[in-house]
Order: sequence, then structure tokens, then C-alpha cells
Amino acid sequence: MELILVNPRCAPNVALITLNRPKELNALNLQLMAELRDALRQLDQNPDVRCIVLTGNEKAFAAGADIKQMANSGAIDMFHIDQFNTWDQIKKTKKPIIAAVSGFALGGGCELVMLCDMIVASETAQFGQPEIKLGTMPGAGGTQRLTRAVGKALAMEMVLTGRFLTANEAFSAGLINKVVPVELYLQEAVKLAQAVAAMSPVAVKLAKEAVLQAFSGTLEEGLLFERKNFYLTFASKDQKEGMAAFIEKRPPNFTGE
Ligand code: DAK
Repeated sequence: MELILVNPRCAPNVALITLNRPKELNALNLQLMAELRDALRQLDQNPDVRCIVLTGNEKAFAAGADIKQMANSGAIDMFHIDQFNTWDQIKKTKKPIIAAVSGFALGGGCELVMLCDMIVASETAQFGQPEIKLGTMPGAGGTQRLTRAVGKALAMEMVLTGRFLTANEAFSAGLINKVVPVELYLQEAVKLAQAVAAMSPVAVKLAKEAVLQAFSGTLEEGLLFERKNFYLTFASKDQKEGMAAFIEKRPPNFTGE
């Protein structure tokens, strides 16, 4: 890995991925996205990892896809490169991913953040979809995930004018989970990851899958999906352990079985 740093154990059962192109404000070029896809796939298969934190640096989570790399591409070049394949693989990560965001989260950077399951931001974070200023528009889910998160009016304003949201605006709009002082954003994200990692890994994956189902299909389909995953948790040792621990008034020991 050249453009990302991977620490599979930054805290017990928590892995940390750091986007690492600081001079380019972590612009998401094809290599970086491929490395991210591969790292997530490996961590998803690593039984010691139960939750993943994804971060950038203090100045930028990521300032978008690499404009210099795509500036001269034609539609057919884009079609052949098929970046969607990489993004789709990332989307398939079963373990929860928490974005720890400081500074710019723009364009593809904002879309990558929204692909994560929870978002902790520093007070300096800025979220935006400025593609319109480049004569294009969001292409990796921005028009859909942003609209679902913040509603039509604000999403339209951001997508049509390129206006950035401050961290506090993003919090009020329901885009992110938490805003903390800049020196704490990573620590808080890891703390949140540890809270998730303390739960049954089987139940966590099934619950993540069920929550995401709320974004596709009808309510009825979502409820059926939830029911299936709910039943499935009763096939796990963790469910027996969790309920026995409650009855015996002791902390549970979840093993992921
Ligand atoms: N791409 C390439 N380089 C970038 C970049 C980017 N998105 N953002 C910044 N840089 C580079 C700058 O060119 C500069 O490089 P040098 O000139 O030093 O060589 C360096 O990073 C530092 O940037 P600045 O000098 O501009 O720093 P400032 O603090 O003055 O400004 C800024 C920060 C974030 C306001 C500014 O850099 C900026 O406006 N950046 C562009 C933001 C933007 O428009 N982002 C949206 C890009 S379009 C897709 C998936 C995703 C996408 C599309 C398709 N598929 C799955 C098909 C996503 C598209 C986008 O994200």
C-alpha cells in the first residue's frame, strides 16, 4: 500500500485506515481507491477486526476524486476504467466503517464519507459536492445519499451551488453523528468503533445489512429483510451468550460465532 496506511489493530478489534496523499489533499485517484478496496476486503476477512475507522488528516479527509487524473477523460474512457466497480466493492464491506473527518470532505470525498456507516467530525470539517463548479455533477452516490441524509432542499442547494456545510451545519442537518474539537476527532471515532466492537460481530453485521436495506426497496421489503436477519441472530452462540450474560448479571463475551 503506497497511498493509504493500514493499522489492523489501532485499538482492540478496531482497525484504522488513513488516506495518505497529504500534498494532494487526499485526492482519490484510481490507485488510492484500489488500495482502499483491497485493504477493506482484507480487514473484512480478518477475524480480529470488528470495526474499521477511515480517516485522512487534519486538513483534508479527501478533497474529491483526482481532477487532474480525470480532466481529459471521455465518457468511454470512464466507462472502460469502470471506477464504479471499485466503489461497489467498498460498499460491500460487511463490517461497520466509521469515518473520522477533519477539514475537506468534498465531491468523491464526501461521497466516500457517506458510504461509511457513521461519521465523527472535527469542528473544522467541511462537507460539499462542488462538482457543479467543474461543469459536472456527483457520480458516486452524492445526489442520492446526501438527499436521503439532509433532505431535498439542502441537497439541492449543495449540489447545484457547490456550497460547503460546516461541521455544525452537517450535524444539524443529520448528515453526521458528532462534532468534536479537532484534537479529538480521531480519538472519538475510535471510541465509537470500540463501542461497536464490544458487541456481537455476527449481530453487528446482520444489523448493518438490515439498516442499509432501508435505502433500497419498499418498507415492506425492508421489514422482511430485517425479520430474516433477526431470526438469523438466534442461530449464533453470541445471542445465547448475550442473553445468558444478561440473566446472570455479568458482561457478555462475544466471539463472533
Ligand atoms: N484533485 C486533484 N488535486 C487536488 C484536488 C482534487 N480534487 N484537490 C486539491 N488538489 C491539489 C491542488 O491541485 C494542489 O496541488 P498543487 O497545485 O500544490 O500541485 C493541492 O492539492 C493543494 O490544494 P490547494 O492549493 O487548492 O489548497 P487550498 O487549501 O487552497 O484549497 C480546496 C483547498 C479543497 C478548496 C481546493 O483544493 C479545491 O477546490 N479542490 C477541489 C475540490 C473539488 O472540486 N472536488 C470535487 C472533485 S470531482 C466517480 C467517483 C467519484 C467522483 C466521480 C466519479 N465514479 C465512481 C465514476 C468524484 C468526483 C469529484 O470528486
